Amino acid sequence: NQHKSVVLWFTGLSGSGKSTLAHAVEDQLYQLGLHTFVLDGDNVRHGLNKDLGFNDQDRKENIRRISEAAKLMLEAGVITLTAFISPFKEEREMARSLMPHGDFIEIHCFCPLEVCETRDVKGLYKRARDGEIKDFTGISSPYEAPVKPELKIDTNALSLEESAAQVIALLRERNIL
Ligand code: GGZ
Repeated sequence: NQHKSVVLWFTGLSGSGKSTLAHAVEDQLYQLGLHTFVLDGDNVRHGLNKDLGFNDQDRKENIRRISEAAKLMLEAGVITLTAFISPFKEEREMARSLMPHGDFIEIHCFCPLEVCETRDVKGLYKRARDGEIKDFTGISSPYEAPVKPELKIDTNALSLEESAAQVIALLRERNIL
């Protein structure tokens, strides 16, 4: 099972399907016998980064620490999947620049704000509209969409299975799998 380790960096709005897609891709890689790990809000914002909130400065520090953690995991030979909004282009570019060329794959989980807001799985958009949550991405805090991501996945138009297949296909194209 020859494979190269890599960082799959998922970015997109809250509710765009980043974490769901990262876990679906991870399942498939696991089936192939590969060593993988997903970093997402559940294991990072509640632990390593529990001192951070959602103003611009805290988001930047959040992404900086996550990038460094992903770099360590890359060096340990793990296929690392990160699922954070990562709204700022500059921090995503900083993350990219930490990794050897070709080892950072940016995947934009694209889903229109209206769709994320209509789904509102956790009711956060409503709370943001009502002013109960400030600095909410897409409502009162910016999201800078990637200009040239390795992959842009329309999570609204594609099924989870189709979306995961696109990621796996890219990994094969790039001889990572
Ligand atoms: C955006 C927020 C906010 C604010 C809490 N803005 O859909 P979720 O709930 O499960 O995922 C969102 C998560 C975003 O954290 P990230 O670490 O990915 O953000 S960033 O990369 O910008 O640092 C959402 C929840 O946290 N959440 N408050 N104000 N999302």
